[in-house]
Amino acid sequence: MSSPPILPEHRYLLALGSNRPHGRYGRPASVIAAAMERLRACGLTIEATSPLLASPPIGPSKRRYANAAVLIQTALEPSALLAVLKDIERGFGRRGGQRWGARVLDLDIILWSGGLWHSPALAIPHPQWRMRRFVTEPLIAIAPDWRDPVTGLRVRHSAARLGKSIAKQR
Ligand code: A4P
Ligand code: MG
Repeated sequence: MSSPPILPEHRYLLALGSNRPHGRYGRPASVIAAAMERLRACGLTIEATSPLLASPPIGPSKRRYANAAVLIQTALEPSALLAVLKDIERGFGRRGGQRWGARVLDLDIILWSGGLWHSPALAIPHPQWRMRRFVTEPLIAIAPDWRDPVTGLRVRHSAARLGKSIAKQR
């Protein structure tokens, strides 16, 4: 009897954000909790979840965000995972609109165990993550030792570097 094929497993760090309430799930913090459930329901294995972070908006939107991060495991390669995430966003009522505008749910791929990915539709690492405290803070809680293949720095070092540059600007 032949054994079942062993699919390669990938691990990803995902960032979740919401700054609009949802008709059924309610306020942004509850949207994030519901989105984590949806990730599981889509067959992704969640290995770790960060605490929720309430953060002031960066960009044009006036509403505060709820942010979080998860570490997932899946056989999906990056472009297939992105398709699943976009589908989940649409399921939560996300529509195309103003870049960085208010949104019910935003799901971004931040880092990947496979390293780098570059296509017109997808860049991993996420090009902005090192500049965003609403991403570095949740990541440090679940994956402080992951390395960014672009800078060679661990997550905790990127977070510390960002903290210092924010402190300097004050
Ligand atoms: N795309 C390319 N790379 C990726 C990736 N690594 N992960 C493409 C996910 N998507 C990626 O994204 C636009 C397109 O980027 C996708 O269709 C995909 O093909 P989007 O999520 O539809 O648009 P967006 O979110 O408005 O743009 P962007 O540049 O992803 O913005 P961000 O980074 O998501 O920032 N302030 C606080 N406090 N908290 C927040 O969460 N979020 C934003 C949006 C602004 N300010 C915020 C927050
Ligand atoms: Mg996004």
